[in-house]
Amino acid sequence: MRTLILAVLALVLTAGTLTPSHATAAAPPQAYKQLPKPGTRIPLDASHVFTYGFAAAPKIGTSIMRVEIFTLDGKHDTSFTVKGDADMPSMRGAHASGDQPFVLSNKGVYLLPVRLPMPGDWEIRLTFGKNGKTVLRGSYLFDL
Ligand SMILES: [Cu+2]
Repeated sequence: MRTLILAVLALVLTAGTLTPSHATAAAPPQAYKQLPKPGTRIPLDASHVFTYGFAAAPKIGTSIMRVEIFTLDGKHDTSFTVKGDADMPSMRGAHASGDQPFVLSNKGVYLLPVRLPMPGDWEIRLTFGKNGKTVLRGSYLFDL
């Protein structure tokens, strides 16, 4: 009898460990912090700042986003990777470009054509990387 009770107890305990736990937290979504307005010098890491903004006022069609990265003494730094992802928050996924790499101009400016096919609310998510690691993720919200 005692053996049977122990066996049942063992089964209950085993079943308990197999039950999915609701306490298991899902991985947090990638966090993009809200960027200060375009043209502002924004800290990137301990020794760099950057600016971003459209080359001209954005319009329906394709507009060029510029990013410049500077060392603290004001020189262009081109050793980072920059990616941009454009989408409309109110219709998430409908026009999502996915992460697209900015291309360096010969003046050391990071450039990305951004397709903006309709008026409304837009978000551009910028991801800065160096040596394969993400340095900063930022979000720019604007109305077109
Ligand atoms: Cu849309």
